[in-house]
Formats: sequence, C-alpha cells, structure tokens
Amino acid sequence: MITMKDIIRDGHPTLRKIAEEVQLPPSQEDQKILESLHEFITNSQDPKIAEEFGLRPGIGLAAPQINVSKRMIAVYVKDENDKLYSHMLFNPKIISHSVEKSYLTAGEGCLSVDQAIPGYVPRYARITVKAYNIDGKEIKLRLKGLPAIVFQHEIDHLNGKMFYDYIDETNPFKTIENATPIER
Ligand code: K1U
Ligand code: NI
Repeated sequence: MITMKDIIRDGHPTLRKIAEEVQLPPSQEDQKILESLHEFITNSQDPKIAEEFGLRPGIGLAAPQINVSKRMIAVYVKDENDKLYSHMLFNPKIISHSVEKSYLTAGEGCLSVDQAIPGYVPRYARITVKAYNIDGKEIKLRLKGLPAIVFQHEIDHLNGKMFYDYIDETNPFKTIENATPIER
C-alpha cells in the first residue's frame, strides 16, 4: 500500500518530466500501480486508516507523484450534487474544453507540496477527457465543477506542471476574467 513516504515532494525532478504513455492493453504491473494510486486516495479519505498510517487526505493522485513517470491518474471526488467521480485512468487526454474558466476560491493543494501556496489557479470550467480504464477500454468523460479542476490538476502532473505555476506572482488573488468561482 502507498503511504506518504512513497509520495515524492516538490523539487524532485520526476515532478517536472513529461510522463510516458502507457502501452495498451495495460500490463498487470501497470494495472497494479493504477489500483494502488486509487487505493491510496480512498484510504486517505477513511479517517481511521488515514490516522493509522498518517495519510494526508487527497482527492486525486498521479503516478509521477510516486516516482513512476507514466500516464496514469486516479480520482475520487464528489461534485456539488454529491455525485461521486471514482476513476482509474491510463493516458487521459483533454480533447476539448470551454473558453470559460473556473477556480477554487480556497486555492489548490497538492500531496507533493508540504506547505500551503495561496492564490487562484485558473482552470477550464468544462472539459472532455478521453482515457482508458483499468481494462484498457476507451472512455470519454464530460466534467465540470470540482471534478473538472481535479482532473486538470492530475493531468498537469503527467506534463510536469504544478498548480502554483499558474498563480499570479505579484497578485495571487487577481481577478480571473471570464471565470466562475467554486467554493469547496
Ligand atoms: O494531486 C494531488 O496532489 C492531490 C490533490 C488534488 C487536488 C486538490 C485540489 C485541487 C485540485 C486537485 C489533493 O487531493 S490535495 C487535498 C485536497 O484538496 C482535499 C482532500 C480531502 C478533501 C477535500 C480536498
Ligand atoms: Ni498535486
């Protein structure tokens, strides 16, 4: 099982690499890695398990964060209507997005960044993601709200991007044009 000691921290070169595409159909080894990412997030959201193993709660995790530079992400997050988005994905790709932006009013966090970095992180308000599930079957997801933000944060990890790269240095809370604020 993945614990916090397996999660690499800001400054580690893997977090700035472009991750490799996963060969499909996926190998059993890649399937195991992807399942372990998802298990970490669900464990981290279980107060008893999180306390026992000292896990920081998370709503998403990408393979580069455990020093595996391959295109795999796991997400476990609810939207504003309590609909659960529970996904394990290979080779996720944003195939279309809105012009409109959105951002979390509380900013974003990252399990690979130990300190809080305040500021608005502009994201697309709506995205369509093409990806492959754990069995290697193609799926398409239309996302908005918090799930759309989490998917963009995780896909960024596959491209060596960190959330704070998008924060305006001189004015972290600068108004973002054409953007809907999201309260979490
Ligand atoms: O990728 C990661 O480092 C995980 C990160 C994902 C994320 C957070 C905020 C916006 C976009 C993406 C986290 O999960 S940080 C923890 C967090 O935000 C959270 C944890 C439990 C409940 C609610 C939020
Ligand atoms: Ni992160």
